[in-house]
Amino acid sequence: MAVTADAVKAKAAEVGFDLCGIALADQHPKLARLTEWIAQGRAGEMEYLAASAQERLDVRHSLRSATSVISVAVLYNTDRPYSAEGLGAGQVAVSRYAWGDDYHGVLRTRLRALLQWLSDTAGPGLEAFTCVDDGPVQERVYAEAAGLGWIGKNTCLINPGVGSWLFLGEVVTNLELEPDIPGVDQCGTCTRCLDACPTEAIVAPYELDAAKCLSYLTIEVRGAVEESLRPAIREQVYGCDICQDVCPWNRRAATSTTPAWQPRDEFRAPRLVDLCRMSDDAWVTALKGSAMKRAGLHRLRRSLAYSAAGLPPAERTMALDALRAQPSARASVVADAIIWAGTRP
Ligand code: B12
Ligand code: SF4
Ligand code: SF4
Repeated sequence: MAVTADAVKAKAAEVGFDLCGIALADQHPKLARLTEWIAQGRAGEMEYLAASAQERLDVRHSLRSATSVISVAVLYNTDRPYSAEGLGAGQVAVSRYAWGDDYHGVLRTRLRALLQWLSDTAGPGLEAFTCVDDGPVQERVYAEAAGLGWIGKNTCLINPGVGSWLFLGEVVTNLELEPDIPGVDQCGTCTRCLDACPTEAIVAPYELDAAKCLSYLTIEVRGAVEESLRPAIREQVYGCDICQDVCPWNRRAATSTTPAWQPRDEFRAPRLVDLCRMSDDAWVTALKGSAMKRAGLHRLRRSLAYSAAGLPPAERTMALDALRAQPSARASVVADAIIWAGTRP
């Protein structure tokens, strides 16, 4: 039986995707930006991006017969306040995307259901693979091409109806499906995200220097963070939402009541001192099934120590003593961060 784009979209909605569109598996001009971006050192130590650049430049390098990319998105926003609205005394922010269950698992289950249906409906000729985040696909470019929204100046995919708090995923396939009309840029003259970024990581509209982004510094950097950048790790202790918090398209962003995205107790309105006081064992439990486990215990403890450097003296001592008391403090990356934070003026 022939599979139509409308039938794919209906099935995508049925298995739990909030948005679905079709892009051609083609040479979209924005894909080519990746090469220059990496050459400029914007990827920092995320070497996996350069290692898979060939595939990322064109999905047909991963699936030769690919003709369509089914792009899907899931809204993860909740009705909790934004970090840029102001945090309480001693409070810090964990990125909204990491409050609940690891999105990779949730989206993969839904993509598998969609793929199973495609396979049952299209029959034996189907060739396809699915992706969410970690596959060799530049997801925002395909999402824009599939009409799910546009890539904003903050480089996030923004949907005019629901905002940008979206996880993206794809089915790359040899099915010939009617493509959608690409999303249209609606940033206009706005520069709120560039103005609000605490590290000036958005070096120009649509251009992010990941090496300066707090999300990269707190999640991706494996060892010690370059000394000059450590003071920037303050309230945003894991990931960063500021350039989305301030975006006018998120002012009335849609919210989801899906249990998977609701904040775990530890991340609801966390105080830095309390996060430092959590034992290693408590952290291991809190990280189970969470996207935060990408950073792992040591990187998290390291970022908490950097952040504690900004606390008033008495609280700083309390926070650093608590970090020092746990076995993870024996790791040099944590130990060095505690020493650095303790010797800050
Ligand atoms: C590496 C990576 C990061 C890096 C680099 C981010 C970046 N902007 O490049 C870091 C660690 C910093 C990061 C942070 C975050 N990430 Co991230 N990340 C990725 C990943 C794995 C690859 C992105 C990539 O290839 N970057 C390289 C750049 C060059 O490519 P690009 O972002 O697609 O940019 C395109 C356009 O912007 C355009 N372009 C670039 N420069 C210019 C300049 C001009 C003039 C023009 C016209 C166009 C243009 O071309 C580029 C394509 O080549 C994707 C998943 C994936 N496989 O795509 C998730 C992904 C982009 N991340 C995601 C999320 C949720 C985040 C965070 C919100 C998490 C957080 N709260 O901390 C932040 C957001 C920070 C931000 N403002 O982007 C989501 C984004 C969802 C959305 N609505 O957009 C994705 C899609 C994961 C997913 N499956 O849901 N991330
Ligand atoms: S996530 Fe934070 S640090 Fe990164 S670009 Fe956005 S505002 Fe800047
Ligand atoms: S804050 Fe303004 S410039 Fe930045 S992405 Fe949103 S609309 Fe675009």
